[in-house]
Amino acid sequence: MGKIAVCPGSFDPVTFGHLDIIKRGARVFDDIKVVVLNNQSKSTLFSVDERVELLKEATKDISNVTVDSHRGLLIEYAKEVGASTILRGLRAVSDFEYEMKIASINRKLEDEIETFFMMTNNQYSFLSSSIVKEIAKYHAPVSDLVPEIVENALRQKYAESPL
Ligand code: COD
Repeated sequence: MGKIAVCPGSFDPVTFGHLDIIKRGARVFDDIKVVVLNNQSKSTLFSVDERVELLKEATKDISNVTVDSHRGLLIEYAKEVGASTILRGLRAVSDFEYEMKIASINRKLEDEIETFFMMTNNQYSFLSSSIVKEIAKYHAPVSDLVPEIVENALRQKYAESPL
């Protein structure tokens, strides 16, 4: 079995920043398992199923990437699928504290699974799902930030619930 990395997140919705990390990760690891964590304390715009569908569509051309969802601890999922690594992206110093906390907790839970960080592509250092939602809410274009299917899904969401 090759090296499996889990790429976890909320992906509400997936952006070019996420996809950059996934694509680069797919060149380093044999298998990337992208997993939408069903974190009930966080209110999301898209349902878990919608987020999974958008991710599947956005990654369909990368042969060693699969998409799944999980309710509960990330580390349990990683163990279930036989992953040795958790892959995360880092945008700026502001991400560091949060990421270090998650990585330390996960390491405490299972010290055989390592967290790997990949620096963002400069072009996406400002990009987050929250920023995309903020822009789309005001019906401004987000085509430079997300794939077309995500842009359409956002348009539909905000048409259903206008400001
Ligand atoms: N450039 C590079 N990387 C990026 C960019 C960008 N522009 N945007 C996002 N990323 C990276 C993030 O740094 C992250 O690595 C990944 O993409 C996903 O990002 P998000 O924002 O969709 O996901 P998060 O950070 O909300 O995900 C948090 C988890 C769901 C992973 C976390 O809450 C979790 O593990 N929950 C499960 C419960 C658990 O196991 N808890 C114990 C550990 S705290």
